[in-house]
Amino acid sequence: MVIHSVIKQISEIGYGIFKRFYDDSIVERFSELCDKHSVSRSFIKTDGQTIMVKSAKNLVASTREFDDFFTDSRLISILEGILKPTDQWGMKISDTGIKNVVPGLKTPLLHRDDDLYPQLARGTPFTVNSLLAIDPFSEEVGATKVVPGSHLWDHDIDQAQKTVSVQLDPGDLLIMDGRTWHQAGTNSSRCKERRAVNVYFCSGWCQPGHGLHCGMTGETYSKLESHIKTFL
Ligand SMILES: O=C(O)CCC(=O)C(=O)O
Repeated sequence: MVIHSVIKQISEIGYGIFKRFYDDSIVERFSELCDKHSVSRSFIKTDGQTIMVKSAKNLVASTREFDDFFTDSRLISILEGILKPTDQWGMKISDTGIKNVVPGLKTPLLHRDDDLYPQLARGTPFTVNSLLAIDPFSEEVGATKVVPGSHLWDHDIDQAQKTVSVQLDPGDLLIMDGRTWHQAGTNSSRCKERRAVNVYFCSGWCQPGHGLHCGMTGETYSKLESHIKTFL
């Protein structure tokens, strides 16, 4: 029932929220895993300086500890409802990571993830992005901003477009059609982090963001369990 209502939300407004996708005990474990797997990487601050932020890219290539989330049957059903994969090509993981919006970080531009490809998708998107909130998402800490209904627009992105901040509790999952205009918000708090575990899928006939098998060697790939292998 929840799965159908989230698919309906995404189809109608371009994004949907699965409330309490995970309960507090699982979120706590994920929070620890985020600390374990995050590395300090440089990002640009609002004032142009560099800031070191603990986050992670291409997680699926470096650990098996998030595979149960990336392949969760509820998530996969929602993705299938939106991407409508063909039997021949299925769906692939394009990117996975830990996003960490910290105070002072430069706000990224509004964008649509499908613009990774040179042709804008029609009818169904090429990609679907999802963010599992580890910390509370509020406007103050840089919750994701979306433009409701923009998944149905085919014009260029207008950075002045009015956005909505998506409020999430830890354990809630935000899922976005790849055509939906969105951006991470600005974290104006003094010291709060806004972490999320991110998994981004594409139609199986598209080139995934990290390439074949998300960049794993053939040997590593061949040893994976089938539930994750099928999406790589
Ligand atoms: O971290 C966020 O709130 C948004 C992430 C984003 O823009 C993306 O993954 O494309």
